[in-house]
Amino acid sequence: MAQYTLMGVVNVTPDSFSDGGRFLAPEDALEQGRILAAEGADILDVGAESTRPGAEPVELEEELRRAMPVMEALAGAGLGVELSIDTTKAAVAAAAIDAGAGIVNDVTALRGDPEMAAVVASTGARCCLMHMLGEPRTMQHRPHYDGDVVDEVKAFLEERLAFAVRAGIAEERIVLDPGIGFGKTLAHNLALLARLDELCALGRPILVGTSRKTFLGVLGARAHGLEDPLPTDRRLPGTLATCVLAFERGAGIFRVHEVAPAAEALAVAAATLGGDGA
Ligand code: HH2
Repeated sequence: MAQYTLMGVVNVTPDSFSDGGRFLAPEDALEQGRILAAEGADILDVGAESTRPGAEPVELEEELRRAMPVMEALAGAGLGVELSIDTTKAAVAAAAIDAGAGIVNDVTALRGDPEMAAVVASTGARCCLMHMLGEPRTMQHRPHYDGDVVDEVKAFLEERLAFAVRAGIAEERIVLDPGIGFGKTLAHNLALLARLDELCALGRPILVGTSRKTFLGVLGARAHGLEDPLPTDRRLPGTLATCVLAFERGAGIFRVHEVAPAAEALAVAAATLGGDGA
């Protein structure tokens, strides 16, 4: 049966787009991590700075203050999962790795902080390189690609992969991510999902993060003949549909807020595609 990895989201922020403020207290974040691990998460991705469209940057001290107690508590809890830090700052990545994180999830693909590549290379951490057009504050203001969005994202990821390898990060430690919703229209997101196999051709595992994103609210609303996008708590069906489709197109890692339903959907998809009567 084809393999996949589930990455559960633990947002320690006041302003994340779907769960801002819910897990800001370290004990709530730890409990959420426990729940996601019990539901089948292989990785917990701890983020202390929102990257939602329009989000304002967070100062280093504040990001450390939010992330570190949670990272330390999760590392000490013996949950049997890998820990990932969702950050663009090298100092946060270094502290998180020190506390037990094994993965750096950098939505700038090593462009945000000149020290980030060296931190990942010298610690031997794994990393996720994600495509983003622009920066979170402005990325959804009429995103535009001169050419074909899939070709552009593919070329970007290829260039970032080569950069990371030149910086001393072993290729087998790198995963790539098209950055669904990061400087993308509905049409861009759909093209990237439909043609994900073209990104898989880069030879690295592909991580996909569609969970609760706006385009799912838009499509979900259309299904019901509604004008306004469905709210974030009604985007699970769309999340599962896109995870299954992305899996069929070759994606291997799924970043989701709700792990149990994704685990079920992907188990069914894998058994079906395996065709082995599993
Ligand atoms: N999406 C978000 C954050 N980090 N990292 C990767 N690699 N891929 C993604 O698609 C991705 C990501 C946005 O989701 P969330 O963390 O729930 O929201 P916020 O950034 O508002 O905290």
